[in-house]
Amino acid sequence: MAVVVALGEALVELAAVGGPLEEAREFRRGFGGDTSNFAVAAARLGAPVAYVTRVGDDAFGRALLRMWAEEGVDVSHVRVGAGEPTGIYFLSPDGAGQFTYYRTGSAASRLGPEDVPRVLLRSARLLHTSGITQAISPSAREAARTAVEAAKEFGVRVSYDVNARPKLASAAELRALVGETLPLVDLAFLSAEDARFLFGEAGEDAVLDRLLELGARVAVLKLGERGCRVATRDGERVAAPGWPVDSVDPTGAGDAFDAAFAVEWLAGRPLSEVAKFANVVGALSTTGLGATAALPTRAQVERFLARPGEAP
Ligand code: KDG
Repeated sequence: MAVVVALGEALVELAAVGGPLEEAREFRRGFGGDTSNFAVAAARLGAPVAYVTRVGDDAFGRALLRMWAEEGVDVSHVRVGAGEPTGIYFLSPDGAGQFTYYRTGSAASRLGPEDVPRVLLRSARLLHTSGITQAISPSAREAARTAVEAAKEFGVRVSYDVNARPKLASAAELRALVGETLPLVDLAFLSAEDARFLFGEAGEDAVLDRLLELGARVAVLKLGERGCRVATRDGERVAAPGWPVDSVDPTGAGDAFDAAFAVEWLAGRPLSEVAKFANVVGALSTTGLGATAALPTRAQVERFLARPGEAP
């Protein structure tokens, strides 16, 4: 039975090898999409996970289904849409975070409220979705809303990453989405870039205060190499430093962080431990090319933490 349910868009990732996109002759096939990355990261940490999306009845859709099955992610609620293409993106690691998307009209963008499995949600403990899910299409936005409202009805915790994508939603549109969603959200995640996009140049504590005022129970500001800051509605505040690693590519690190944070928080660990664990998972996830290649298992995290003298 799935403890964690993620809902959103998966994409096949094609990472340019040996140069920028204009020059690359070779591409390494991987997998991405923020909520799929979350699902895979949570599964590698040992959580029972189900993913809800639509993929095309094409080779990339089949590749995603196979990958999730290999990762132990429950795909019984993934719909295969006849004639709907699976979205892809090209990653140009030479310009960190350089994405070229082909997602318009994708199978995932046709996700709608009818694809939300209430039975699955009723027995879960946490639902995760994101601002990308809400921004890819009006029907996906409705699917996210339906899922979040069902989660609330069933007493299932809700985790939400703002994940601003300016090409998908303007700051004003995203602010409206965040504003209507946060009252239903337990764990709200955003990056420093998301914060700037949404709120302009606000201080870190001011950003956290803003998320709490908007309704989140726990607000988490992800600071990349600098770690994270967390604030709760009960008045607890935690700052946890980042962990130095030999980074190759930051793609998907924020999603890995979210999954680690959510899984440990669900387990009832103290907030400082949750933040530390999530920072380690986020850091380790940057040690390989692409969004999911280096997502660590729990054993890898424990081995990393057991190394002598490496705490930040
Ligand atoms: O967080 C990683 C994602 O950015 C990547 O996998 C692709 O979903 C994606 C997006 O919209 O950027």
